[in-house]
Amino acid sequence: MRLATTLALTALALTQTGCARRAEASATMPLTVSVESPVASVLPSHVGALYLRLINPSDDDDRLVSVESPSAQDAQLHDVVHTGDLVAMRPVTDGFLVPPHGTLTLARGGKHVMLFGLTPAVTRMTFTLHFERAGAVVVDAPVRSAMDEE
Ligand SMILES: [Cu+2]
Repeated sequence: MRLATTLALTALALTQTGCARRAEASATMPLTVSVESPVASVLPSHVGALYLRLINPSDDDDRLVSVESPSAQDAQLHDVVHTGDLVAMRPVTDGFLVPPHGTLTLARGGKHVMLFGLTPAVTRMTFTLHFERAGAVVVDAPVRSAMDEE
């Protein structure tokens, strides 16, 4: 009985310490992932991809978990998988890791945000990137025709 109480109090103390440390970290260091060179590359079929570079200035892993845009009915995280001569896109379910003090580049032929049901004939699109730690980051991207890129 006494042991159980002690354990419960210890668990409570550990939880509270964890919370205090987290609050302190966010107060002294912004956990903001920054975004460089965003481009929405769009096909005539209203499908496209968002390419950009993510920079994580913090000491911890972060993860891009989802993307949304008022200009797209759906946005999915995709990776490109090579199997022999075959190249296929595959949805990623556990997000894109952005390493501490590191970058992640989403580019043609690799990881990208796949866009479906795009609003036609716009020159810019706004995206909200949702990160595990950094939270929501809003990005304004120019729109380019994918047909012009090759
Ligand atoms: Cu894709």
